[in-house]
Amino acid sequence: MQTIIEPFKIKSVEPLYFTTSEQRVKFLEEAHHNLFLIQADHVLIDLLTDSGTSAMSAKQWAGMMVGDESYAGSRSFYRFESAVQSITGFKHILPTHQGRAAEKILFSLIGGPGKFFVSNTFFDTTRGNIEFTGANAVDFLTEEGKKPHLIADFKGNMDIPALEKFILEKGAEHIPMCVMTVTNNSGGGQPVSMQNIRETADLCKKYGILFYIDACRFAENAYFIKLREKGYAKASILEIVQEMFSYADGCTMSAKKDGLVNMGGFLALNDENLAQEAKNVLIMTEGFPTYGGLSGRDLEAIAQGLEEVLDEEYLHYRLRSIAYMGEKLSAAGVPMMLPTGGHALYLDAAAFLPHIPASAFPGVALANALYLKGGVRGVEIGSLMFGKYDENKQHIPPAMELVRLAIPRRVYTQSHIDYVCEVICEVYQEREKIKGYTLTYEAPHLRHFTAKLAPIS
Ligand code: P70
Repeated sequence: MQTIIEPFKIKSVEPLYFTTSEQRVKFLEEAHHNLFLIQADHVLIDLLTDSGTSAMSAKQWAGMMVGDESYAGSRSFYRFESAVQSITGFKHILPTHQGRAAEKILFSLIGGPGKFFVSNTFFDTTRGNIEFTGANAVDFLTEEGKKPHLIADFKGNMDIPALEKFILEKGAEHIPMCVMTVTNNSGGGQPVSMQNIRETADLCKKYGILFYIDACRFAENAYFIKLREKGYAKASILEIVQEMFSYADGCTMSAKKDGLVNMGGFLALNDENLAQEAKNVLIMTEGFPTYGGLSGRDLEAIAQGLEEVLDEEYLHYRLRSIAYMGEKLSAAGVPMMLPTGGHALYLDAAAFLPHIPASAFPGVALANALYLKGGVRGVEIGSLMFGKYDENKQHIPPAMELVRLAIPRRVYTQSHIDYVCEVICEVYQEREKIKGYTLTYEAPHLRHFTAKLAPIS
């Protein structure tokens, strides 16, 4: 059959809230033109993030009821630990309340001024946690990953020659760790190949640099490997995932993505001493090592989610529904990051709105236009999220200006997706009328979450 259907039935539903376009103009003004500051009830289709927005399965909800809430030695912790170990193979598993808590613990231990952390692309909180220690975070995405319209299989790959050059220039002793983000969230949700993971790990081993995986979307990355990389067509997702982790010294994970839960994360690693130090910080900041900031029921839901996310029917539907959206929009000429990624579709705001310079935030302008048109909320991944200033306070834009439409897992159906496509196509027809924005307030770190903006008239 040609039709791909959602591989689930819906047992519990939530209403959607409809608003008028006049109301949306007012809501956006009240939110200082920042979609993070809008009430979720004022959003019709919420594609702000795929993080913590999954619908849990009946088995996960059942797990919530059998969660063991013991402070120490909870049965749910052992189920969680064994689920994470069976996938990652790491020895020490530290639960955290979400991904950035794992990052905070890790980088506070190994970061510090004068150090360099390297990655295919760091995501915002990871970069934020590194820079907060005074260290530098440097990206080495392959050139093809920076070209939105170029079709290639693994646009999340690390530029290994550029990375080696950097290591030789800076000295490996100043580079404690390399982090591979799978899939590459800031770079369009694009996958990293097994070959690239292996070769990057080998390079790190050669220079004595720790190699970690930012594992948020590990299962989606594994399914891309199965579909696209020679030699993996017959491998199970579990086998692919296990091989991916086998090359790493550890990982951080936000279970809010491929853990299919609304809250949770972990740090997993092999090194005895680092694990002990991390547990000491965990106790200070998150909680006792057998719950680490989570309830027993949360640990149950993650254990179950990690099993369900490896299901090929599910992964097929997931990647296919985003590709479907991409095909519809491409047919209408809408510029986007191609091929579509694992968890989101990324509109190319620079090509969509060529009349708005990077310093006037074309991604913000596009995201806001989608909200005003149809109550659809996406997120800017461009100059607001990743822009920097030079010493003269002149704006330095990132490589791309994108608007991410992240698809929550198992939440929306095909008709919701059709509606979103219609909204985007209408905005595309009227794109010349869209104007840029200027900042009126910005925080020193992660400014996109709380920024205030004003439209440029
Ligand atoms: C997202 C969220 C979180 C994330 C990630 C990677 C590759 C670590 C984390 C931190 C953040 C976000 C962005 C825009 C709007 C809303 C939310 N990504 N590494 O949606 O994990 O959130 O659990 O601390 O993508 O991509 P956590």
